Amino acid sequence: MKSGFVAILGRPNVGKSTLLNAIINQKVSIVTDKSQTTRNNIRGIYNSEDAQIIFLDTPGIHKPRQKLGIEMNSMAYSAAHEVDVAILVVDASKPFGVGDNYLLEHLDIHDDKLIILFNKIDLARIDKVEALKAEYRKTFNKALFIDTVASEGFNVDEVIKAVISLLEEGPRYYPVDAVTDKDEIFQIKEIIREKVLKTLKDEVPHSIAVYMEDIAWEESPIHIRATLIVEKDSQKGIVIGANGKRIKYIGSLARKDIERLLHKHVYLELFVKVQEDWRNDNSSLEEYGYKYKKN
Ligand SMILES: Nc1nc2c(ncn2[C@@H]2O[C@H](COP(=O)(O)OP(=O)(O)O)[C@@H](O)[C@H]2O)c(=O)[nH]1
Ligand SMILES: [Mg+2]
Repeated sequence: MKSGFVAILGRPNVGKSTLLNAIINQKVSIVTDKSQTTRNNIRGIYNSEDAQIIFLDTPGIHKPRQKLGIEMNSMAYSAAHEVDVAILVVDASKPFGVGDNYLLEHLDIHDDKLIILFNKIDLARIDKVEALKAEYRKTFNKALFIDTVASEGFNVDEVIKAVISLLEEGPRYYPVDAVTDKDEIFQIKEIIREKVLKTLKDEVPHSIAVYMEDIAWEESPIHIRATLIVEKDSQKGIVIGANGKRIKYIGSLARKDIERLLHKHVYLELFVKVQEDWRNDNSSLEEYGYKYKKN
């Protein structure tokens, strides 16, 4: 059988996590309309009778403004080196710009074993996509190009076929029924963060981390206590909302998804704590799971 590791790389918000979820047919990576939603490398495992592909969803590569951004970029750069095949996702509805240049200058990827996806072609004009492809051809002579609409699953099967064509024979690394290597606590924290991101606007979402205080698995319903870390007092107010309305809403959205994940009833308690400039503080980055670690 064919098997191997594949990194999904690209700028923020181009559709990397959406693609991973479409491939795995299940939500393993959170998706929002905000950039820099994904903060860790997340593995999604594709299983078929004659192939096992481990996809690594990565944080979007961007010019960093905080230490958090530096860590996130490092995770993406390292993923590019740990894999057998790289997928570069490009937003086909946007012209080639400085952000694309930044990525190409910093990300070390090569022609062979590279697939470039021109995603969001549903939003793009054909002539503009052709110009964009010509631009990428200059750097990547041998890469395979595929048009996709990740959010609709369009051409996702072509992506899987292309990956398999580039992989070598290998073992099954994970059990056939595994879909991700991330544990339930990680997924619960991500669900909560997703609901915060979806509910809030502007800078607040980028300033949020979720800290798991406690999970009482033995209780029924399962009792989960988590803290939302924000950077400013004003953000704390925004997250809580008038009479605690907003945090209640976030909690109720999150609880539904967590119950779906665990197949159990859940009692979710959310707290909010201010920690100034945590995104530039090494020990906080470590504590919240955002420190890039070389294996
Ligand atoms: N129209 C359109 N939207 C898409 C497509 N793929 C992803 N999106 C949307 O783009 C946004 C960013 O997606 P996400 O997967 O989080 O991007 P990431 O930051 O690269 O992981 C979300 O709102 C998705 O629903 C696509 O092919 N077409
Ligand atoms: Mg993402």
